[in-house]
Amino acid sequence: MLEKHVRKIYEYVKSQNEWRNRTINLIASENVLSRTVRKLTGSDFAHRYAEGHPGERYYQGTDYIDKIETDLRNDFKTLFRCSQADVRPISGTNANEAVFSSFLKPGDIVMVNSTPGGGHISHHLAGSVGKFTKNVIDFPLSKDGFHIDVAKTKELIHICRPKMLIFGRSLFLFPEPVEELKDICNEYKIKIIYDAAHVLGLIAAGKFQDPIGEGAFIVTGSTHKTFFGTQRGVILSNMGNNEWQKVDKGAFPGSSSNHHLDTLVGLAVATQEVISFGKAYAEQTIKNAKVLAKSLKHQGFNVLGEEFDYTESHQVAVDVKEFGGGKMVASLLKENDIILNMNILPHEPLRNVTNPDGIRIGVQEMTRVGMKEDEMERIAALMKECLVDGKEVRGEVNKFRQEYTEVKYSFDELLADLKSPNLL
Ligand code: DSN
Repeated sequence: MLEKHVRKIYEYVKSQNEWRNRTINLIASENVLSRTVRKLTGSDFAHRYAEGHPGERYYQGTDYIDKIETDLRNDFKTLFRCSQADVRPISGTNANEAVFSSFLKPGDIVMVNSTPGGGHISHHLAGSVGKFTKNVIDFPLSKDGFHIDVAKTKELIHICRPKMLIFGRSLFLFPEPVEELKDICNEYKIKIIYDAAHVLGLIAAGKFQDPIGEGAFIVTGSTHKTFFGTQRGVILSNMGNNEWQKVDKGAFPGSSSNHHLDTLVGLAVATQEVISFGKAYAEQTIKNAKVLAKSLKHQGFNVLGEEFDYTESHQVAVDVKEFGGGKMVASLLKENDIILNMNILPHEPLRNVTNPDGIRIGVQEMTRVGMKEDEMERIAALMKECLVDGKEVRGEVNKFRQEYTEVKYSFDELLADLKSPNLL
């Protein structure tokens, strides 16, 4: 009987839940779901299929998901002030694949943010872009390493006439120069794709940049970093219906068949949370990131981007070479229940990727559980005690985290009476 294996999996899940609730999670690509979202996931929709669009499915039995999906698509159009939205991609990379497969062919030249420049793997040769063309060029960066050098990029565009520019990064501190490069892109008919995975919630709140308004042809993104959703993807644009057909086919059947209805329901609930609370959340998130950066600096860390007030997003980048590098630091912090990831920094050669100088910090999850400026100062102090003073701080971290067990910026309190319809 293998039922004991199920009990073991149960114990692992329970341990994960209990452990991660005691930790300070600073992984910049994650966030927590509200209780309301969690109550409404794991329903019958987890068993179902619904290929195609609401009202034009390849399956029967989709009446309720049709209503949810139609509303969700409209909500995205409203939130991002655009006329086209596809909410079917099941991840950000899946959304990127739908777009790249629609507009790239062998030999096309694409400009992207390099890996040390913070670019995402799906923009690179080894990832999705590399399936369609091998001609990938990195954006030249300005001296600080966190901005694209606009003048040099223009020179490069004149010389090599790329087909596409892909903005957006995984280490994403400052807005991208969409507006500055829009005219030259129009002149040479270059498509601007903006991967908003990390900053989607900040953009929805009007607190970062407005890539579509500034001239991006398409925005893609994942829905679970600074956006409150389940782990999915989205494609947004103002392009006309004819051209949109390509993207539509890229999403289905190009890069997925069924689009995971259970997490679509979760995203629909999370989107209501973004509409109601997204602005206050985004403001607090950016404030927290800036305070954490300053506090870490004050505690003696080499926080990058000082000349630009460190960050305009949920992220902070720190060079921790003097403490043994990103790998060692991330591992030591994890032993103390502070969880973040090592990250290659713009000045480093690509070979450093598995043992880089840097760490990347994201405050979006701790902001969602209610932390504010004082708590950021406390986190900086705990990191200093751990890394500079060599103290064990796990007990303190766990005690501190006990006060932040609810998911704020949600309807959880208002809808506390709502019983989960699943397993009834
Ligand atoms: N690589 C992820 C990140 O951590 O940013 C996004 O897919």
